[in-house]
Amino acid sequence: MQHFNCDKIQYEGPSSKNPLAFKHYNASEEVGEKKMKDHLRFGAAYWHVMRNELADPFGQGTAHMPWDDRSDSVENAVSRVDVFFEFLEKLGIEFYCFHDRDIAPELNDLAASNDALDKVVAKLKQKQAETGIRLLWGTACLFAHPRYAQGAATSPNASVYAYAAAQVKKALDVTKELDGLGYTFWGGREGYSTLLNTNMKRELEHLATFMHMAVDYAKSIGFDGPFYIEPKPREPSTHQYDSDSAACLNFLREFGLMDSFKLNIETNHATLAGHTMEHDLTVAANAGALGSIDANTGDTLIGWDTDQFPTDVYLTTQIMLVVLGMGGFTTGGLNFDAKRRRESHEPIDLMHAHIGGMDAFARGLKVAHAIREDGRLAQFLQDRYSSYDSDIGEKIEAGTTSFAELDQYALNSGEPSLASGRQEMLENLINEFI
Ligand code: XLS
Ligand code: NI
Ligand code: NI
Repeated sequence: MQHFNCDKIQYEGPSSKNPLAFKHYNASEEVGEKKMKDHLRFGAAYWHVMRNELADPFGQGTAHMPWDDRSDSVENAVSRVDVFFEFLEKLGIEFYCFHDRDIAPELNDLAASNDALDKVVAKLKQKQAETGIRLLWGTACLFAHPRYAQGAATSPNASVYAYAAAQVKKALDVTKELDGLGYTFWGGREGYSTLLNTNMKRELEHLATFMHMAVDYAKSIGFDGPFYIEPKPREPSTHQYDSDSAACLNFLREFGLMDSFKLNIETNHATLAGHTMEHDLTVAANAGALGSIDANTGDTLIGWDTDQFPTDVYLTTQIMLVVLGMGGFTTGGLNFDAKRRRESHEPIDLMHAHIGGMDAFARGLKVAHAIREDGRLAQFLQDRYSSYDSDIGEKIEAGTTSFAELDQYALNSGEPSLASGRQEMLENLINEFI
């Protein structure tokens, strides 16, 4: 039975007028050394595709999901898997991500929830084997249930902490069972609503202990994919500890977790943190810790995590410049952590949404590759710092000078003459390629 009213989406090229075709994403086309699909490694989010009913704080869900009986039964959960794989195959998306509670219901107690999870995982495993589609990363939902209202690994209540640990232990088991490539921590409620009732120091130490136990457990079951932390500054908490790349890296370094963790950077989270996406990507990449990307975008007029599909080629170009600059993804990919607008309630809108995101990234990839081949941008950057390649600059970089020597240098050389930053010229250069 078909749940999406379309055939497999094909590449028809830029002149196609077919809304259900790729205009730019041509999976097997080579860009540089690799096929487009291997550069981009698209993933789809189970929570948005299968579970997001498109509610907002002012109104109930609008999404039509004719395959879903809206019950918490395991049968319903298992039958969603077929729909999801139909969706993935029709788009040619080779990876996916889930939270434990997206794929299977949370039942009356932990043991029953674990059993339900196992049943759905068996079905996912079968579909993965049939299709070759892979789990990009798994995660546990530690923010929806009321027990986690005050945090999970940062809860003031040790029994809640233990429950969260049990849930992550099981989520790691099923991620391993499905041969998942990574495991993500997004700490939506690992933060606070007010510092009046919060011992930040103890909470952060508890969080670090939790992550160390996760690393130890992963080792014990032979799960060797990286862990990712996904930064986000706020929403649902007023302040979240993993607020941006820099805060996450500081946490990982302070608590000795850098070897096991990388970051999963989400566009709309970076902008909520007051950064550009390329800023947070660059901070992560500079630390050798850019693992994966949650591809979406925010809205300039709405201050929430609106999780829109990325359609802006300027944005995807900037993202792909960083990704190509670090030599591409290894275990990570571009996971569309994005949802349709509430007004786009038909199943076919899921197709339109992902086609748009995939085409936008295909263009960003091609543009970024062309900019790198052209070389002028890289050359400008290299020239801009060339005073550090010799003489006093070289000594500064080598750490072989001192304030006394620099003082002498400044006294002898007089007023420095500064070259232009040429921002506008560089912006024009980017637009030559877009
Ligand atoms: C929420 C996050 C979440 C993570 C996975 O804002 O983006 O969806 O990606 O827990
Ligand atoms: Ni995300
Ligand atoms: Ni998000």
